[in-house]
Amino acid sequence: RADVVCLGESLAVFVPDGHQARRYLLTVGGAESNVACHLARAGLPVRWVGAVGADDLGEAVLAHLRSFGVDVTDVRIDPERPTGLYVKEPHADGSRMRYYRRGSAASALGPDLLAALDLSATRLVHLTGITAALSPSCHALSRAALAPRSGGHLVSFDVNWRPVLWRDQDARVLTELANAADVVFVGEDEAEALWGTGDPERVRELLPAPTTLVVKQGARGATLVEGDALVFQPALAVDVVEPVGAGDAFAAGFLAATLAGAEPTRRLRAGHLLAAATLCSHEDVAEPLPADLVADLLAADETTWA
Ligand code: KDG
Repeated sequence: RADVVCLGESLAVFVPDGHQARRYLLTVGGAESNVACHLARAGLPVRWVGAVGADDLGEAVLAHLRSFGVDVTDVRIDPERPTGLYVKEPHADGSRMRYYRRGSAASALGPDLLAALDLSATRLVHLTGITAALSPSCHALSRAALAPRSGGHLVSFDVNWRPVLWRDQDARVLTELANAADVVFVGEDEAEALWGTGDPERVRELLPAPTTLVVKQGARGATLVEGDALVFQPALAVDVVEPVGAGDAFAAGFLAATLAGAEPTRRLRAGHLLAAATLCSHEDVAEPLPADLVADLLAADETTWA
């Protein structure tokens, strides 16, 4: 039984090994599986569903997820197609991500994957806008996951606009997908690029349906729009080492607190705290901050966070 099901492509990642030219370390990334790792480490029963190739990189992905306690029993192993991968290229103005994922095992996934899943005990299905960009069948899979739901689970959707993946396609379908979710995460920069505004109230006008909308406002903080409430919570100020994965960490912290029934400020703080740990690390899924510090900061008064 899994409380949370995360659906998408997990990838092998090659990260430069320190300052040595052309030496790389193999690690694992993928927005949805990053969320799964954080949630599993927080103690929630989590399943990641996707596909890998019948190759060493696929084995590496599965071993990585298992090491966090993520259930991978529903992952498809594709004998014909390779595991997707990306390479991080460090640049002074930030790392560049080079994808090698066209024709990957995950790109062949489709709505039949969902039909084969038992979601009866699931409280939350999490997916992101990345999956819809991978192939027409993955787009159909995303639509199916967001179609009107008869079961009791919520669906959360992180817009995660990746311009490189949408180059030949119309990213405006992300609006329709996001509007079909219960919980939506979007960065204000993404919202500006896609919809011409990052203002939470204006984004809400464009996405009226989701119960919960979170607009992430970079280093300033994040705003939660839920019912009549509009709650802004500043982020922690940190020295950023590497930002990739911070959005996933934020989503995981926020979702874990949401499933625990926490109130809005604590849910946003939980997101910021996990994001802060990842911002200070080269890993996509960093160790969380020490538990006593997290407890203090979750309960602190507003002035500590301002
Ligand atoms: O959020 C981090 C992800 O972007 C990274 O792990 C790779 O899923 C990925 C993607 O498609 O960009």
